Order: sequence, then C-alpha cells, then structure tokens
Amino acid sequence: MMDIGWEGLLENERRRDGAALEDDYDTLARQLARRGIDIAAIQARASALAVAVPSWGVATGGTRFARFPGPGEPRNIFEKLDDCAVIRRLVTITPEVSLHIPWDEPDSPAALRAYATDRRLGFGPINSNTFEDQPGQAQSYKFGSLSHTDAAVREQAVAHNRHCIDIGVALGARAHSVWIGDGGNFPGQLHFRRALERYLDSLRLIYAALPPAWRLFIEHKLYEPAFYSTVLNDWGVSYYCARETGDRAFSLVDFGHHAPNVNIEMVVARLIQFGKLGGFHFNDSQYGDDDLDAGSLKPFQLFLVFNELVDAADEGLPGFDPAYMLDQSHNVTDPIESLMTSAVEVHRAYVQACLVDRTALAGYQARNDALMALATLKQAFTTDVTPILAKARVDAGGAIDPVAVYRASGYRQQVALGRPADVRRGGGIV
Ligand code: RM4
Ligand code: MN
Ligand code: MN
Repeated sequence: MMDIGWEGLLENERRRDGAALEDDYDTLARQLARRGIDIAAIQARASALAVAVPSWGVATGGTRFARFPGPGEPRNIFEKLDDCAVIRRLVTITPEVSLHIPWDEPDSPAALRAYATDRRLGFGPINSNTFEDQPGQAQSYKFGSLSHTDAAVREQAVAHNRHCIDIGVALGARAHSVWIGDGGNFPGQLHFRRALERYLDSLRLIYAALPPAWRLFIEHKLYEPAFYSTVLNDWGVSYYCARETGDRAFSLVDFGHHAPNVNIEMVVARLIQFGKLGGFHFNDSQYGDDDLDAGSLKPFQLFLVFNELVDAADEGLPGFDPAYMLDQSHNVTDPIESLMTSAVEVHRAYVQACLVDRTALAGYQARNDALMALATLKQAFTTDVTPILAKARVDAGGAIDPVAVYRASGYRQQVALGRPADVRRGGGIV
C-alpha cells in the first residue's frame, strides 16, 4: 500500500483535537446520564456496527449523459481495495468490500483475498450482473436474464450467478446478492405472471448452489432500466419470492428503489415481521435511484429505518441479522470522501436510534399520545452523537474527522501520479 504515514497523521490529529473530543464526550455523557443512558454502552454498540463498501463506489460514477473522471481513479480491483483500505483505516466501521462481478472479476481469487487480508479487508455480499452484455457472451440480456423467455438466456444468467458464488466462496464471502434489470418498456411486452414464474425458477437454481452458511439477497426495483414494468418491482413481490425460494433467501432494501414518498421504514418493519429482511443498500434520493450519499437529503428517514432495526435487535428477534452495504454513485465528489461521509451518516443514524427511550415510546403508543411519541423519537434524533462516533473511531485506531485527515494526507494527489487519467468517454451508469 502507498506509504502515506497514516499513523503520524492520526497522531497529529489526536494531539491537536483529542482534548476537545474528550470534553465534548464528557458533556454528552452527562447529558445522556440525565436520561438514564450509559454512554459507554452506546459506544460499545456503535463500535460493533459494520457497513460494507461497494467496489464500484470508489470509482467516479456518471449519469446517462456523461462521466467526469476524477484524478487518481482506481483502474482495477487491487487499486479499488487500496482505496477501500483508506476508508477502513479512517472510519473503521467498513471492514468489508462488496464486489461486483464481472466489473471486478479477479483473475485469481486467492491472490485477491491475500491482497485484501494484508489491508485488513474482508468481502461482503457478492453482486452479480446480468443487466448488461459482456464481450464474447453467447446470449444477450437485452430482453432480460433470469426471467427471459428463452431458456438458453436464463441458463447463462443462472450459470453467471453460480460463478459469482464460487468466487465468493474463494474470497470468504457469506452472501450473494441478485439484482436484475429484467422488465418491459411497453404494455403487452411481458406476460407479467409468466415472467415472474421464470424468474422464480431461475432463482431456485441459484439458491440450490448456495453453500450452507450463505444467504441469498434479492433486490427489488420499481423501474429502470425498464420503464414500464419490472419483474421484481416492489418489496411485496420480493418478499413472496424470498419466501418461495427458501429459508436463506431474503429481501434486500435499496433506499432508491421505491416509488417517491414510500414509507421505507414501514417496508423495513414489514420485512422484519415476516422474517425476510436480508439487508440494505444505503444511499439517498430525491426522485428515483439517484444513488446520492446516504443521509445527505433525508437523515430523518435513515434514522427512522434504524429505529425499526434497533427495535427488532433489542427484542432479540430470532434470525434477525441484516447486512449493511452502501450502494452509491459519486458524480461530483471524491468517491473516498463520499463513502466515508456516508458511512459516518449511517453510523450516526444507528447510534441515534440506540438512544430512543423505548419504554417511554411504548407508553405513549399505548395511550395514543401521538405528539409525545414523535417527541420521543425527535429527542433521540436531535441528539448530537458526533462525539460517540468519533470516540468509537479513535478507539479503533481511526480518525476524529476522517475527511480532514484524508485531505491532509494528500492520498488522492499521490495515487494520481501512478494512476493515469481515465479518458473513457460517454455515459456510465454507476
Ligand atoms: C442497480 C442496483 C444494484 C447495483 C446496480 C449497479 O440499480 O442498485 O444493487 O449493483 O445498480
Ligand atoms: Mn442497489
Ligand atoms: Mn440502484
């Protein structure tokens, strides 16, 4: 890895800002103690959170119109892991990378695993890709993949997913995540029921290849790239398919994959109740699958989702173990900065949710005191938990202010010297 001298930079930061952090932390500790909350217990919970970073997220994204590559973009999966290692080093709560195959297909999974281990990184869920054609591929996904009318296309798509699982096994991953672009642009194009049946048949074949300790995640999406109908269009269909497929098949919730204004926290609660919540792709959105930075637009929504998650965790619901991942596209920012900031915002929402006075909330709900029920949530949401997040990072060897340390390191400028600018033109989806 590039010799940046992180230890020295972090020491400097601790020397300069450590006392102020302790001061802020002690003040918050007293404030929480008055509410009957032990800050050390909250910090212990904060330290246990893990959010996977998407391999595709460390490269600059783009829109349908253009891509504006930044300096020092990673050119291959090894350089991507270098960038993920920086994120892990500074924010500490991102120990795993979620790979996209074939975008990041390793020639040698064993070599990639060793490279990751050297950088204290592991592998989160593997993501398959049957939404675009690869050079030399026998069958085209133009009209779908797992739900295609032609059995040969479905077989190819199933084989690709099985191949992803094989790679994941070699890398030490424990879950496989499937998102398909299958759908229709015109009324009449697809027989809705038949298409879903074909999808389910394909999914069962993928599930049959799942190693015993693995989980299968299926990700629904309302529209795009198909703009009239998609095969796995909403959480209800996702729940149905997960249930039909098997005990280790679960629904994955991507924040951007719903109709506008959908109550995502309630979708989450429903999936929890039905025992089928697999995990998340965190991001934020104004209009659709915008893939903006988590918590940048709707931090209260993110908090409300975590409120459901903490509620379920506190109840100790059997089998409740959602996997957390970021899924974002960074078009105008340095991807490392965006991913670090997003991980911190997810961390923040989680810790805020841990502060909810659940006994008080249950009482207000029982008495139908709507105003005080909301006030209870708002009390947690408006608590500035920044010192807890920073302390959790520092105690794990990370930064008080990850973006400031990253900027001071000159990492991007240094890697740019060895990573010539990418001059590819045209749009890029992520
Ligand atoms: C999709 C979906 C998948 C992601 C691709 C790149 O919209 O969110 O999770 O892998 O984009
Ligand atoms: Mn996603
Ligand atoms: Mn998406």
